[in-house]
Amino acid sequence: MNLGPYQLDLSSPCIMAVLNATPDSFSDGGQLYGSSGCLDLSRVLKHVEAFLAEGADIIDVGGESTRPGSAIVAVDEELDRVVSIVEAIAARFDVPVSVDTSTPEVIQASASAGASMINDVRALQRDGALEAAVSTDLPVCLVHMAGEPKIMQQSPRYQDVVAEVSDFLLARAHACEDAGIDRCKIVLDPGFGFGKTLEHNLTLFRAISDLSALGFPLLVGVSRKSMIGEILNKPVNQRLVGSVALAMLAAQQGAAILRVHDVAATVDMLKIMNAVEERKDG
Ligand code: 9MG
Repeated sequence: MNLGPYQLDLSSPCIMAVLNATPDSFSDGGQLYGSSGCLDLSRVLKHVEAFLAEGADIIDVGGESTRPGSAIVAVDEELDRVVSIVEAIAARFDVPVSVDTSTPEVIQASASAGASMINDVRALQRDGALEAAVSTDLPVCLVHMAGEPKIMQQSPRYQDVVAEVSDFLLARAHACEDAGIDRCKIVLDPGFGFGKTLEHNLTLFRAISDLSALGFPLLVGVSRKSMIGEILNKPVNQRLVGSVALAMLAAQQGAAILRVHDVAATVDMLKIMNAVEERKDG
């Protein structure tokens, strides 16, 4: 898959590293902020350097928390948080940067700053977002989310979660194609934790092979999420094993991109998995 000037080989799963430029993200909020309360670019660059040394393939920069209960951020604030980071990474490192945003102004400014992909948990449904994405010519990741983060975990309901999520993702992919986004620039994501109970998440998880067969690469983001906390009854800083276990199960079912906080551990897991699979037939 082409991500701007970069070529991503999706024949085995790629790692998208999470870089949250937010003071309030659920697992790593505030880590890029200095003691003055301002975003510290030198911390950002250190994090990126570490992610690359560990084997990340994409850096996903977000300026608005999408954890359950979080509020929408003003456009200027989001621009402030994201654009300088994208510019700094694009200028110093040879890695595609995706930007986690639903905001047309941020989509456009990020593309001008050197972003290589747009990752939208609202699947380009905000007013002007689809048009903005088309104008950038960048690949897009379309995520299923039921409702808005502020209320999405208040009694989510589905008749058939797999069918409804699949139908939604295909409809958004077709809307993107109709608007002029090339099919080969579309990635789908069932949106684990976005308006879903644990049962919904587990049912969707078991359907990753079916979702991977919809005709688009599938991105899976489960790292440190509350579904792991619910199963293990563990806080966010004790979910590494659960995150890597789910990443492995997703990779085995054909997930193309894994969005993770713990890059080194996930890369090790993939090396083990690939070694076993390569030897399976040989
Ligand atoms: C921004 N963000 C938070 N969780 C995510 C997930 O599961 N997938 C994608 N694509 N983005 C996410």
